[in-house]
Amino acid sequence: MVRRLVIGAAGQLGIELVLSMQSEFGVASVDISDIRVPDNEEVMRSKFLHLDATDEGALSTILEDGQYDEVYHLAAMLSATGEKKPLAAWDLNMQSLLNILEAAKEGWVKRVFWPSSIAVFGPLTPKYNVPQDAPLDPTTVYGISKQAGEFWCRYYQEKYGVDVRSVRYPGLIGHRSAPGGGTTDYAVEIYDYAVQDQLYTCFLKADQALPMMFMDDAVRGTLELMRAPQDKLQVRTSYNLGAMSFTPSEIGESIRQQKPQFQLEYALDQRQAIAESWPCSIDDSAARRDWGWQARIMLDDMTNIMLKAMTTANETLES
Ligand code: AKB
Repeated sequence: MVRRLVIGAAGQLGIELVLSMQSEFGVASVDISDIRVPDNEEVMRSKFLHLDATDEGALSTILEDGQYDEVYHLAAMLSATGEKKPLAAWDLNMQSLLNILEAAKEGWVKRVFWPSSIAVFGPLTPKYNVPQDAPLDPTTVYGISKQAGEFWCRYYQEKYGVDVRSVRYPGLIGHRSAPGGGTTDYAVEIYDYAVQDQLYTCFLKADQALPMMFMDDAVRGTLELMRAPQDKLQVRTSYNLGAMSFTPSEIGESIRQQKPQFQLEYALDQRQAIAESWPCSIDDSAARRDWGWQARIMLDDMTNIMLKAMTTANETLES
C-alpha cells in the first residue's frame, strides 16, 4: 500500500484532497497533519498527527518514523493574509518547504507534492494565456515565497534527485471546505451568499478576470501529476495549470441563471490590487503534453454543482 501524508490537512485543499484519497485508496492509506485539528469528521477518520511544519525536529521525526511514499505539503499562508503578516508568511511558507525537502534528501520520503500558484506572476507577465516559461514577477510575499519555492524544488531535484512535483494552482472553488486568506476566495463566498438568498458584496471589481478551477479538477490533477512517470516531467519548477477564467460579474450571471433574484454589489479592498497584478488566463500546454492534464468542469457546470451541494448542506444543518 502506498502510504501518504497530507500536511495542512485542515485547509481548503487539504480537506478535499484527503477526502478524495480516502475514497480512492482507503482511509488507512493517508495520514493527516496540521497545526489545528481539521473540522471535518470524515477527514478525521485518518490518523491525525499534530504538526507545526516549521518545526524541523518535529517534522523530521514524523517523516523518519512514517517512511511515507508520498507527502503532500499544503501548509501555507495565502496572498491576502500574507500581505498583513509578511515575515510570518515567508517564515511559514519557506521554512516548512525547506524542512520537507531536507527530509526527502535524507530518503525519508519518496515523492513530494508542493503547490505553487498564479501568484508567481505579476505586472511583467502577459495578461492572457501566460506561457509556462513567462517571467515570474510576484508582487506579494506569498508570490515571492512561491517563486523561491519553485526554484528550491528544482534545486533539490537536480542536486539531490529529490522527486518533488508542483503545479501553479489558480483560484480553487469547492463546497466541502472553506478558503481562508486568499484573493480568489470571493468565488467560493459568493455561492454561500447565493444559497442563503443574501446580497453579496464583492471585494474585487466587476470585470476583474482571474484564472480559476473547480476543486474536483484540482484534486484529480494533483493525483495525476503524482502518478505520472518521472521521466515524462520536463518542468521541475512548477506546471501552469489552467481551467477557466471569469470575472465576478460573470460568476454572478451564472448564478442568476438558477437564482434570478441573486444580487451582487461591489466594495473594493486591498485584494483588488493583488488581483490586478495577476494574469487573467493561463496556458497549460506543458502539463497537457507531459502528463495529460485536461480540465473538465467549466463555469456553468461548476455553478450547478456548487449551488446544489451547498443548498443540501444548508438544509441538513437546518433540519
Ligand atoms: C490566493 O488567492 O492567494 C490563492 C492563490 C491564487 O494561490 N487562492
